[in-house]
Amino acid sequence: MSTKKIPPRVVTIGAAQLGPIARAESRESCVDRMLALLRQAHAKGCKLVVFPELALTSFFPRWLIEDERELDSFYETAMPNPDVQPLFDAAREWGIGFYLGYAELAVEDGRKRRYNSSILVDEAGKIVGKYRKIHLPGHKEFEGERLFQHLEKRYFEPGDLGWPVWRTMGGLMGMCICNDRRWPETFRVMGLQGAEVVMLGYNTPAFNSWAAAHSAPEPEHLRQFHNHLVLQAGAYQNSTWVVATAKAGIEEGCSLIGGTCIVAPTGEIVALARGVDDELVTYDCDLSLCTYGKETTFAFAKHRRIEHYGRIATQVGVVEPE
Ligand code: CDT
Repeated sequence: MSTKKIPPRVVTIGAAQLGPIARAESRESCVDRMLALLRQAHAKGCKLVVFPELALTSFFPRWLIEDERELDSFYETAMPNPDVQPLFDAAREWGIGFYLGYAELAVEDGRKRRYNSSILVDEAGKIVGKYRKIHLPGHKEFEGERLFQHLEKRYFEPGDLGWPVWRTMGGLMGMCICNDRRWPETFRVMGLQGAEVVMLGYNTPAFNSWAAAHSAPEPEHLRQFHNHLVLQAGAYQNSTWVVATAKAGIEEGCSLIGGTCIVAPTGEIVALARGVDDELVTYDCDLSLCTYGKETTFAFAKHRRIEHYGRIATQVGVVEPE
């Protein structure tokens, strides 16, 4: 019997976790911290590095900010811009691509639009893709009983770019952001485009401020369990690598989980951050390992039954039987 060996396609990828970012911390300081991690990544042979969600600022949706100028100060109006240019220069010099999460302020159709966004920059320092977060968690109005706010629905519009996948840096790459990972549709839409690497950043409080205020506590270990559960399921069910990077630690009195990790297409965690501060984890990700799942259990073209999936794309909430 003749066997056909699939040639390996190894891309060394880094997940560059950041510790807390103070409300008053400058963009320059954040970028310096990211450059230090990028330098480490270069020394370890990485070709791609994933930074967290909202990596240039503190996680400001935890505060009600009513002054528009103050709110605007958390957003980027252009990408790249002089503050982040050193990251683009380093990418080009060292031949490393990166994923960067940031708050985006765009003027479109004659009005200000705010998005929780990420960009994918290639090893030549060129932006190859942009993603705007689709699943925005939290609430719109100030809720006084919470220990801290989660005002993403106030400060951002749902993303309008879908989940594209780009052929770049030796593979098929897609992006999502934080809460998106809890929704299987996120991974499946990218899986249906053949994604081999799904990148995401996250800021996940160690406890749910609503649950704590309503005596319905969710133990901290469940926050990390659910984080890894959805990342591993997304990887396995779509036979893709997943690289997920936290902003972690006690940020302005609010504890954010760590757990930055790289997940193989089997669903196994192959690299995991140890702490909750600035930390790089890396792995030699062989993209050819995606082929096995994509051609067997999750050969979509052979096994999916879309005639039974209508509700998924036509119905938002639960409709119980009569
Ligand atoms: N940043 C972000 O999306 N965080 C959410 C917190 C959910 S609790 C309102 C997350 O899914 O991790």
